[in-house]
Amino acid sequence: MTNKNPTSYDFIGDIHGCHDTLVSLLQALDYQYSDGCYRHERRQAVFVGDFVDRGPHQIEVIDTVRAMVDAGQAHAVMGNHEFNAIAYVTEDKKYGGYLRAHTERNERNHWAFLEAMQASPERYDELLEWFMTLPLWLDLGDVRAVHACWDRDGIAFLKEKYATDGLMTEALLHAASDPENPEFEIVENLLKGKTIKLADGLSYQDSVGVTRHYMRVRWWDADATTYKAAFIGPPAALSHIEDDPIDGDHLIEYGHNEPPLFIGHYWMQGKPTPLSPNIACVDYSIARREIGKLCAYRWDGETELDAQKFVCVPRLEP
Ligand SMILES: [Mn+2]
Repeated sequence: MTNKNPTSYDFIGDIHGCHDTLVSLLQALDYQYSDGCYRHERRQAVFVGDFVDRGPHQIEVIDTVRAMVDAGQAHAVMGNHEFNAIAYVTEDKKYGGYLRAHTERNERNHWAFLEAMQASPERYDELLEWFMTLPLWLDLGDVRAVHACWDRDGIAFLKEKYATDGLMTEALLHAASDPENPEFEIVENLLKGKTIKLADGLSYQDSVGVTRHYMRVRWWDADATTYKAAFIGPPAALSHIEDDPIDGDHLIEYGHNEPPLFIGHYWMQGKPTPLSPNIACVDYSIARREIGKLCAYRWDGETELDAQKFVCVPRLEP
């Protein structure tokens, strides 16, 4: 039974291979398994990307999500981890090697998925093909989803140049992997969020211990005018971030009258709450063993988002 014109969607955050937790969340949201996938009589799910890497059940997560999408019970958008997985195995026609270099750090970040593919090599091509079907953004009319940032000008550029409504193409994949092209920054914005460079000589350690010279910013927040105020990242790193006014532009305008937007990606912590009246992040750090949880926002058509409408389950994976 496909629900053809739902006005009610459950936006589900980054899963990162945590299949037991995914099932626990779907059950908490009253989805039931029947006829090959999880379904809800009156609602659809929207997954905001980052299905793979980090957790123990890479393939299981994809199979559960894909079955829902195929049955018309869910939508899913691409996360940076799916984009990276494709780029990791795609040869770079211009510079040689692969579009995503096989550096030690990239391999470490991708290890859970690579290991799963070593155990099930027959699935590799098919899973990458599915990643390619995930749109970079999703506009459902009254509500929107993107993994990290709704870059309106970038979306308009891609729509025009690639005649796409969000779908990745071979040409765009290559263009977006070369920093010389405008596509690179646009896809970075959409999937990894807006970043700005710290002042010379400054850096901080991110949540997995990597030294960063760029910081993720609160791109939606016009009140965040200093580096410290705009910083998104581990609280412990804040002492390394200056309180000086931001040099240049860090904002990507998202008007208060635009449809509600759901994003993932930002490793939020604590009690879920919308980022602004019409933007909410549903990523609550599932990959962090001790504090991680998987969150959803139950949307029923409201234009102003409500902190009461998040539903979260704790991480079940050891
Ligand atoms: Mn992400």
